[in-house]
Amino acid sequence: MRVFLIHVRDPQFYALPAKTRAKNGNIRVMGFPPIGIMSLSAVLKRAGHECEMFDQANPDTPNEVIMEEIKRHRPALVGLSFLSTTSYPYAKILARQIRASDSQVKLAFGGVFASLNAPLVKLQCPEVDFVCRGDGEQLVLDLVARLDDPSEVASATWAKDGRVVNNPNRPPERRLDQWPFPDRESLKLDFVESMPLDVPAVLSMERFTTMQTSRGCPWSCSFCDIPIFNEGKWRSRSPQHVVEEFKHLQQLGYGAVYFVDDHFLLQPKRIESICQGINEAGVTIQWGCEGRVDSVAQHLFPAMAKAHCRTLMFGIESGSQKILDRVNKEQTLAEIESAVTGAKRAGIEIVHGFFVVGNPDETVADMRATFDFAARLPLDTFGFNRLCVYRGTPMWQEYVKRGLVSDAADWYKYFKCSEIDPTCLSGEAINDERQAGLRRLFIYKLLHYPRQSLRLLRRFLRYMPLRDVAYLIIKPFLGKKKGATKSEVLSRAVEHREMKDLAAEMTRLDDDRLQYVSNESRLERLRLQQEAAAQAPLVPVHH
Ligand code: B12
Ligand code: SF4
Repeated sequence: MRVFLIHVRDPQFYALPAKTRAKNGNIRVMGFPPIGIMSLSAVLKRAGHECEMFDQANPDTPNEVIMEEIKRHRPALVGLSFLSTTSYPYAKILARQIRASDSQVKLAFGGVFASLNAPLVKLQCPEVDFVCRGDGEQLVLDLVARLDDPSEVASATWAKDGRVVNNPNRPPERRLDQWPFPDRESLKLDFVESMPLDVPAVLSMERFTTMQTSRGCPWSCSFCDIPIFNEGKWRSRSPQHVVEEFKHLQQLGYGAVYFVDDHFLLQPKRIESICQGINEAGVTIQWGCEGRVDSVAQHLFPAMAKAHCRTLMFGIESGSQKILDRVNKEQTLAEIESAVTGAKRAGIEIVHGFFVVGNPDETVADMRATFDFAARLPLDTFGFNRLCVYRGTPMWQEYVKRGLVSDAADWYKYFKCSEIDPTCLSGEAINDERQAGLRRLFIYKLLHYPRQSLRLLRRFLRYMPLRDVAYLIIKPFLGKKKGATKSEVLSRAVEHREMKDLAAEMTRLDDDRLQYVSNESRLERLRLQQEAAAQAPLVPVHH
């Protein structure tokens, strides 16, 4: 059977230089590859199906081209994969366009947002035949076998006689080693690590890809939907399987890998075996991962560094214990200090801190404490995002109870907490305080960690033009925003306020206005790409 898989991205999120080519002729784009559809493609192909993938990070495959391809190749199933609330509007538009031009093809949605809102999505988007919940590997195989009668396909949501049917959940798969490695080579894209603006995964211009060695997280931070998506469970691949994939990637010429695991640091024995396996196999790929600061695997940071772990990212969230407790983070300031210092001492090159600002009950003093705390920690890079609330999270439930959101009317909308929660500081106060906090933080870093700061600066300069690095540093001192730098436009601009606001607004539009806005934003993306391409080709500067 022929299957198409499409990774839907919101165009504001990635503005890419059009048609920059890698040595092998692939279009070069910045950012993470769509490992969700790559995983499904590998599974489908192994089972004898034909599968073609499209990633909307590719400027050559806008909706029109995908629809042409559907007409030409007539797949039996088109799977649309998207991660988040912010890409749902685009997935909806694409599904409707496909349905308008082809009444026969079966359409399926999958990914975290679709999984957590399946019956509502099916109701709002009747053009889509199946909304697939949770892990997709076995599900997609079962689905292609029963496209005409999915009643036995566990974890599928569909409609029968005008009524939405939510088939029972399939138990989360524990035997993850049974699945083939993701199909990375069929998509004619080469990914490079993005500019270090928000998530400097491995910070290199090597051929870059992602890997998933474990799924889920057993904690329950109130803003996070991972535990819900994974039913509170953590599941992992064996160290041997992970090392085999590393070897395979090295053979394919990859030089940098980032783990999209929610909590890589959970099981010390497994980490030890992976590191040992990497060293024994002579794998030299640089890698990065995320984990909690209270991990019991901290004694393994030196072993990780020795196995080429270059980046370690911690969900620090706040420098105020009151706020950590408010969001149920179950970690202490002392644990944060110990993990960050331990990672640096162990020789991990880039230690990153994810912070959130604009939390419920957060005062200006709490925010200041956060920036001062971040300044004191020996972190190399940091990101301070505004807290958002997603349906399905404990925080959403709290907001429903407090009457701040309506589960029936707001489920598909993306809100910064400060927009709806009166216990948060106002958006303006948060942004001002963030700007001031960053200024203090930069100065503190330069004065107290001059060698670390210079080393990082040198690394930035290896990949970014001097002008953009200078802008990045002086940005917090500039007062009012001056618009995006070229690097910001080219990179995934997660830290870019205007783009995030735009993405949030998109999720609140009624369906009729979606089409118009989508056309406009596509044109805008084209304009940005042409502008960027005209200014300078994207070539890394090697010193
Ligand atoms: C890596 C990542 C990113 C990368 C994504 C790069 C990429 N091209 O994939 C980056 C850093 C760019 C990113 C950005 C954002 N992200 Co993010 N991200 C993740 C993360 C950590 C891992 C995703 C992943 O790769 N998983 C591994 C693959 C194998 O799993 P998967 O994609 O879910 O696919 C499986 C199933 O879902 C299913 N499946 C998927 N599609 C389909 C389709 C069909 C037809 C079928 C049958 C099955 C199926 O099968 C797959 C295999 O089992 C998740 C957390 C998580 N654990 O999911 C958050 C997460 C998805 N991100 C999240 C958010 C909020 C965002 C941002 C909005 C952040 C921001 N404010 O800017 C942006 C929006 C990006 C966008 N345009 O959608 C939230 C989503 C919450 C929500 N309800 O919206 C998550 C859940 C994290 C969290 N708890 O907050 N993100
Ligand atoms: S934020 Fe991190 S630690 Fe908290 S529940 Fe989500 S994945 Fe787990």
